[in-house]
Amino acid sequence: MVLLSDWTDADPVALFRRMKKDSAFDNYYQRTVGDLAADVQRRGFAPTLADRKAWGKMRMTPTDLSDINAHTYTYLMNGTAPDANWTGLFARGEKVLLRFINGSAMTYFDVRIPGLKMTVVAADGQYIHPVTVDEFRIAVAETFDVLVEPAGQEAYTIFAQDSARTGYARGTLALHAGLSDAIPGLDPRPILAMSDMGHDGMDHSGHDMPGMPKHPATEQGNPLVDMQTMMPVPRLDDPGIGLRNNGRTVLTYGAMHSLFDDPDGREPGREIELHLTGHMEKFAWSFNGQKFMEAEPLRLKYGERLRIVLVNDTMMTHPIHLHGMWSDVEDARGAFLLRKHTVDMPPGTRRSYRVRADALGRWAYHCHLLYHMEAGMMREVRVEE
Ligand SMILES: [Cu+2]
Repeated sequence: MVLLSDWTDADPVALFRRMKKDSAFDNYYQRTVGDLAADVQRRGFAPTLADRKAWGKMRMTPTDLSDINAHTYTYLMNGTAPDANWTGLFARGEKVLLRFINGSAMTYFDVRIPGLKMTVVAADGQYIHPVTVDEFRIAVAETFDVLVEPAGQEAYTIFAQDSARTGYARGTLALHAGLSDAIPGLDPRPILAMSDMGHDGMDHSGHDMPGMPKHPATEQGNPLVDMQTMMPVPRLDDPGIGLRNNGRTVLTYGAMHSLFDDPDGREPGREIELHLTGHMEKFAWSFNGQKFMEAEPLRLKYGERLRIVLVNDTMMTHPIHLHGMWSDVEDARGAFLLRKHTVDMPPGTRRSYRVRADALGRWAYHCHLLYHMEAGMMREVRVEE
């Protein structure tokens, strides 16, 4: 088992207060005048200015990728800091099953083991048709089981850089304790593009037709909502920001198919659409512009099969977790694709999944980024007779 986490000695209440006061505290990479000049040279004056103005309107810089990063956190692998090098031993010729779990509060990790292919066989504990990759992004609360076959080297680095490229967790697979392999450098810090926010309607896979979203009334004129996506698309085949065209084969949701058919089989009887909303500067997070404390519970009828459609109106990525019931993710055409318990929602995406309300009671439904949940991106789900 490889448990990834983010550690700080700072008091969580104080950290939350810091983000409320200065949401960009850990993001001091403002683009410089030199960058502006380079953009103008490359793209011309008008498009550069238009892009900058759009970013200004969204109260974000194109380098804001995470709320908290390695400036605050130390990234751990099985509770061990990078220098202490957690090591898992293998025997020669052995096939090794690794279960990766992202147990961090706020951090997405991009994981790879240079020199080894990884064959992903399960997502969130549920078997999928095996898919072989060089790298995968793991959202907070997600789990991936991968098979590796070490051969030819005595030691391999398990490298997990954060998605904002500020630090990494690291460990080693080795024949003996004390061995290690080279540690890769961090990838370049990605720059967000307008298309990442669902503002051009282009899907990188080219498969999805963008739909014009209808935004909930509670978002309109809401001081805690700073943007809305115009043309959200599923982007199931997109490796994600900072992972495109990096020369490695990267896992996507679209590449994963459950080993079984739709476990329920019924067409959804109804649809609930929820928008992921927020305000970057105020560090406000919500569903449909309403915080947890202000919102009515979502009521499900015991035994019903329904579809939940999520639209991400924010510039951040949110791992959305429904307690008590499975989330059966659909492909871009609405067919069953993949059973999960946590569904990752990159900026500007629209993704849907089927839920069978087979667990009576009151359940938490929330973004799994700790401080987004704390800020209000959460709902109670009630399953009633
Ligand atoms: Cu979130």
